[in-house]
Amino acid sequence: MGVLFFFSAASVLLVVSVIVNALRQVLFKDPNRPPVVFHWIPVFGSAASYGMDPYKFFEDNRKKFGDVFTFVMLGRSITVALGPRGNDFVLNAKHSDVSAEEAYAHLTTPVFGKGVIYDCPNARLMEQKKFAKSALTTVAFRHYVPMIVNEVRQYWLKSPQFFGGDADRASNKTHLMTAMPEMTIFTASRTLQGREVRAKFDESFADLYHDLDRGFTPIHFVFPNIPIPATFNRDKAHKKISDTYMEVIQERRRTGDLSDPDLLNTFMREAIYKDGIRMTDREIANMMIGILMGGQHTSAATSTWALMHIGADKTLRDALYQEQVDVCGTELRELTYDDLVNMPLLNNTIRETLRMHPPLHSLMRFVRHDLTIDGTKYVVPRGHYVLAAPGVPMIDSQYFKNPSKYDPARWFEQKNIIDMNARDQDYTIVSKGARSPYLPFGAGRHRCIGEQFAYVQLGTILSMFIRQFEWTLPEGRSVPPPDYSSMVTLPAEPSEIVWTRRRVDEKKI
Ligand code: X2N
Ligand code: HEM
Repeated sequence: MGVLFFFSAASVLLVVSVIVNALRQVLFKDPNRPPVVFHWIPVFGSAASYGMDPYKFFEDNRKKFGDVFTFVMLGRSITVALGPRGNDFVLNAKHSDVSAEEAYAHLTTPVFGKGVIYDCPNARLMEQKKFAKSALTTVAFRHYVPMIVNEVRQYWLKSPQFFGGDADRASNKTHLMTAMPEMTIFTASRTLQGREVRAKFDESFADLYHDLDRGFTPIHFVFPNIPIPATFNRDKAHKKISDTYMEVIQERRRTGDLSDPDLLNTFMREAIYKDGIRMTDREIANMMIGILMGGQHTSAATSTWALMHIGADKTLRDALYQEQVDVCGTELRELTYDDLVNMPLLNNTIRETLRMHPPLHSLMRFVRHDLTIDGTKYVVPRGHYVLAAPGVPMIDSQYFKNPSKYDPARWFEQKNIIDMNARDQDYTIVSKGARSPYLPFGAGRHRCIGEQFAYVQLGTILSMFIRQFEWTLPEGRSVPPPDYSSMVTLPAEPSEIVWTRRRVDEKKI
């Protein structure tokens, strides 16, 4: 009787709150607030439709409301601002008005650790980015390309996804969402992270890194400390990995050899803030974890998408191979950084992959002071979030002809859209225009510092594939649709290619 009463009272309450919530949305529209996406369930709001297909969600609501609207997701009110002007509004908002740390720290701090990225004042992040940027130079990239080439060869030789120990193997099927994250972590750790960290990935680090990775998910964005094994394992793994980096730092300091061209040495040598305070070993360790995590997901996703699109297009594949021959000769001499720079089709293939599949579909900021949206009567109140979706104009026919066609050649015509040489910015100074329709690396003070490294890493890995293999998607399959359930936009399973060796007779991997 008591139980029955409780349940009927609870369901009455639930029904009443749903009705009140619905009526409130329909009857009380505040003309000074952006329109709110209608939702039946209070608090939960539009989580399901946003979470399952954010681009469909943005497009559907843009048709109803225009470029600016608010949705509720699991207790948060999020205002979306679409289009180049929306990007500018969110990404170039004043730091005193909006903050990235208050939008991201609950997700990133348990993974990266304390004192860095979003667990410190923004002024500190700006300097941390400058330190990291100073290691990502052409000089460093010249060292990195041969290292990446080596790692790719070693990986192919031993991975069952490729030759599985048999250097004569002439064909196989490869599951890209297994192979590409592994190739990404080996190449990024050997170059940016340094030889000791790379060596640890052959042993204990792989499992620990995996545990950390499983704590970097949209679930943890929504519920940072949800009591599930993934959360406990994340916290254990973070501590062990961070401690291991500190041991590496201490060992390098003991030997005094800071000559390798990696990020760790740059931080050890140069990480002194303008006010004279030095980054602690713990902070350097956590910075390295953050950079590893960020570069890992974005790069692995991008190489996977690129390989699928190239596999689906024989003409593109042949042209990419011809470019390798044109730049490096019929004998295909060892790739260098300067060769990569001279391969426009390869670079445009990466550029086009990021147009159709930018890894991050939503960039968020927490609103600290009421924000007026230019040219409207709307005010976004403090406590809400603003969201930029740079991927939306990138698939809009207003900016890109035939946007759903994967066509690297379009970039030979549309060079005017972006200044591809807008490099070497000073990230302590806020840049102006985010009004570009092509912003896979963001804009403004939080803009990516990893763009050039990503092009080097992706360009080298893709060149190696193009030289070695002729590949296609398995019979009857086309490029898979996107899956939005992970931190970055990935191709839905099965992410497979089938390949044959181009020059198996030469036995040259
Ligand atoms: C529960 C469907 O799933 O209803 F990493 F050093 C390191 C990344 C920010 C991702 C935001 C929310 C999806 C809810 C689905 C570094 C390289 C960075 C930059 C709702 C029912 C980290 C937020 C993901 C919302 C998706 C933030 C990354 N360069 N890496 N309901 O990145 O830079 C770094 C920087 C973000 C997101 C989402 C839901 C520096 C559901 C069902 C379920 N997203 N997401 N990086 N949702 N449901 C990074 C910026 C920083
Ligand atoms: C920031 C994209 C690779 C390090 C960003 C942002 C985007 C982005 C969109 C802005 C986030 C925001 O405004 O909220 C990408 C893509 C990549 C990539 C598409 C590869 C294809 C990398 C790599 C590194 C890196 C390889 C490190 C070597 C960072 C850092 C920030 C950043 C440190 C600054 C975060 C901030 O200031 O808040 N990236 N990234 N990224 N990225 Fe990347």
